[in-house]
Amino acid sequence: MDAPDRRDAAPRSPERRDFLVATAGAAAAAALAGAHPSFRNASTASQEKKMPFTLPELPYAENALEPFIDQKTMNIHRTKHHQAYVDNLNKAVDGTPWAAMSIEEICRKAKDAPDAVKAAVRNNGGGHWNHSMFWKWMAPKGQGGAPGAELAAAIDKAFGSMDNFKAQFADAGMKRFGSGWAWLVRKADGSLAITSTPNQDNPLMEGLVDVVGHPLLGVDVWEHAYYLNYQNRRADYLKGFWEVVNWNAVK
Ligand code: MN3
Repeated sequence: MDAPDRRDAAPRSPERRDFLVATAGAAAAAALAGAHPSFRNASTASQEKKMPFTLPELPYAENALEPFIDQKTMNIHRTKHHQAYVDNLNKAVDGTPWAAMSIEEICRKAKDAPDAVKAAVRNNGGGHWNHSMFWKWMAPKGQGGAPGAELAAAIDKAFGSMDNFKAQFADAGMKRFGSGWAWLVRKADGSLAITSTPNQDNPLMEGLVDVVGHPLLGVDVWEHAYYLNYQNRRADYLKGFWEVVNWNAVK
């Protein structure tokens, strides 16, 4: 058995306790692995190896988007929902060549994932990419800048005006039945389009979605993104979203 950490003379913080619990769990798993050959590969490998995908930090404080996105929603959304996508993606790709791919490449090639993990790669790979971008596509009110001249011109050309674009984008979010995302996409021919996807699909997923292209902006319309603050009022959430869009990241 390992000796206790002798540096641990200070009072124990909650984090320290969590670490000790996790360590005890790992020790139990290692003991199981030793006792039972069928556990050995799966459990010792995943306990010791650094996982390829990790939860990104927020580029602003958790409460910085209030009152449009409340702190509790941000906290649960990132540290529970997004973390689960990361963990489940790591599990799905463990021991496969997919573990070496970028998250964007995983989304582009999701349709080619082996059948046994295809749904897990699609849902959790999409979930990880979508949320990693979603955090960057928002900024505290007043810090998100304005659409660049080139983007503004492309939006005018495609949708008639910025107001029309915002209305059509929100409409795509409103009409997404159940859970999913609304997107502004630059297609391969350079034109802009608005689309929406179910679940954690995104416009990178060639062969799986209606409109394929480079996602310039996306908004999460799963209830977990707004229910604590807005309850059923998805339209109000989508209206508030414009107050915190980070136009500097829309590219
Ligand atoms: Mn979400």
